[in-house]
Amino acid sequence: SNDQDRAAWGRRKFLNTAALAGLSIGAVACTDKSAGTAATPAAPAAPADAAHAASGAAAGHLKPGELDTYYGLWSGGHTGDMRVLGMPSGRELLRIPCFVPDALVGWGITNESKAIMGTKADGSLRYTVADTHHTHASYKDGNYDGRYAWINDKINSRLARIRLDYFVCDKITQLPNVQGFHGIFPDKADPVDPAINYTTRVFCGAEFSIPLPNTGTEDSSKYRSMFTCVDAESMEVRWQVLIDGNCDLTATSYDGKLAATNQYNIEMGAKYEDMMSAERDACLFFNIARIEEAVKAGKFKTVGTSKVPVVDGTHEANKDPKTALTAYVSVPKNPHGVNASPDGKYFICAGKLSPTATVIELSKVLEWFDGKLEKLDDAIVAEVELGLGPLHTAFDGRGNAYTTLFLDSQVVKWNVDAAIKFHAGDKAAKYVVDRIDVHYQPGHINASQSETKAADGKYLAVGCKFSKDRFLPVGPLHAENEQLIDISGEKMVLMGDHPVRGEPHDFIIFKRDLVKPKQVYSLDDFPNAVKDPKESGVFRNGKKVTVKMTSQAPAFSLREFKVKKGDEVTLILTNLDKIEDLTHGFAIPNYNVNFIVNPQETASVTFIADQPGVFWCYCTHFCHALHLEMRSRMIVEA
Ligand code: CUK
Ligand code: CUA
Ligand code: CA
Repeated sequence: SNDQDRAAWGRRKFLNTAALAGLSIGAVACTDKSAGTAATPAAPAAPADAAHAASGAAAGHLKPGELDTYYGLWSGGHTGDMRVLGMPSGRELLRIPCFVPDALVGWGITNESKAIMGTKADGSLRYTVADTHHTHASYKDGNYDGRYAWINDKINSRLARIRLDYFVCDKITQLPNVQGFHGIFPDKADPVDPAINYTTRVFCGAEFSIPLPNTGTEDSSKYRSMFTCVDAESMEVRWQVLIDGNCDLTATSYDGKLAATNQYNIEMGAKYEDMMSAERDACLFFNIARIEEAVKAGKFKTVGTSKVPVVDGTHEANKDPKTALTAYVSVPKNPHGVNASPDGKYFICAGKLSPTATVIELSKVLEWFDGKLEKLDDAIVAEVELGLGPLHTAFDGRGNAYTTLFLDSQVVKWNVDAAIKFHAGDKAAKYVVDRIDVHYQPGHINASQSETKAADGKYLAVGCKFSKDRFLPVGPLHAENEQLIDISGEKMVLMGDHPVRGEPHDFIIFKRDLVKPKQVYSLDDFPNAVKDPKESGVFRNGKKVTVKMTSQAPAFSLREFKVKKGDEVTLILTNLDKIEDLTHGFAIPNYNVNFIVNPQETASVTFIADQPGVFWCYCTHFCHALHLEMRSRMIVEA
């Protein structure tokens, strides 16, 4: 990527003369690393902003014991989890395992987590790899309501839901008849019923086209992609829309009427040259009320063995605006990212291969569906040049947008109203407000509360895909660099770098009082809870043995238990400790068992007692002065 970097450097020189004029310390500090990239200093703050810069840096550095004011929910990338960060410190507080086993909590080991993850006929996990990209949370009245968050797995087309009272994954749904499930977004209201001002649907975009049904056809001209709606409560797939082109990211309007996906492969090519042959691709809009009417009226088909209703959203079937389910607004070459402005008026698509962002006015798209806008592309109210490789956009609630420039390694702050004026012919309208260098090649970006009506313009986080020289070298695999920027002033101020494991993409940042996490489980949350130590024991039913046990520091209720070689053992453990943070672990040597039980939590494991002997089951979570003595003996009789 050095050539790209050199090109970006040239571009930066051209675009960022203001920053270069003040270039001093930065340039001296970065000299002898490989050409191009290392010579990209952080944009120094203008003198007028010095005080602001100092306060910005101070805001990110919390004193010991001081709590963060925001939560961040981060996509964990290959580790298939959702990460919880405190912001603005950037401290990682928790990893919530979803799609991939996790050794800390025993995710993928316990029966409860395996039931959520999905198993094969032999009881082993269906999947052990994932690729998470996007995280979003449920809404009420245009702001997060602290009920749920969702995350996608691109590899196996799965959607996971996280309960935000316990910060645990409670359901996973695999989408039928799609591949490369990428963008997700919850709706924010019902398109028809104004009483439903909260999330009831999650929309999912599929990036890759496949034969429908997938019979293995080689002729890619027959492949198609679909847009999927999942019920937010039941997590069942409600309906799908067959489309032309592909899906990438997803956005929803605040009134619930529209959802959209940006499309970079309107050509439906199977090779990248074909995928970038057209000058314009699209932002594809879905008329939610009409799609649901069509489903109700039975105007659908099904694909393969799936029973999910599939409606027709192709160009051919949607020429008449008054009955159309879909609308394809054109956007320059291979766009990436579609983001809803917090005022509810616009969706913004970045150009990726075009240096532009396209601003689409939602009221005009609705006018087109009503037959009142002659040309659909008249819904485009701005298409302005921002820099090279624009990807994702965030907002500050003060009319400004912040777009990542992947090739330029920059974030550009621009004013949406000024961009609209400029596009309308007012060439004096200065829409670029500020630029800042980031390190390096940024992808996702988000600001505090950015995707809500309560966007507050305080902090901006930027997911940089390359960290290069920003951290100590640790061999060929580098950490990614999540950077934090203070956006409370006119100029952006870099606050800090945070190394993260790859390959995180999307994240959200919201005020801490929007969630009310519970500190202790309720015994009633678990149908198999062992509610009293007196219920403990070994219960045999032929070769099936159930071992019921409780934990209370520093002892398990059974000091030993006996089973026979060949038994199928189900061990149920309830933690009867009620004190916040008092977690116990349970490991069985040579049996590949380790899991934890939080206060008042129940978990179970099932295994074949195939090795005779004595096995010291021990507590793996330091819980008490007698933690090391907290053990039980499993005696497997030959
Ligand atoms: S995609 Cu990752 S940088 Cu999967 Cu959201 Cu744009
Ligand atoms: Cu219980 Cu350590
Ligand atoms: Ca294209």
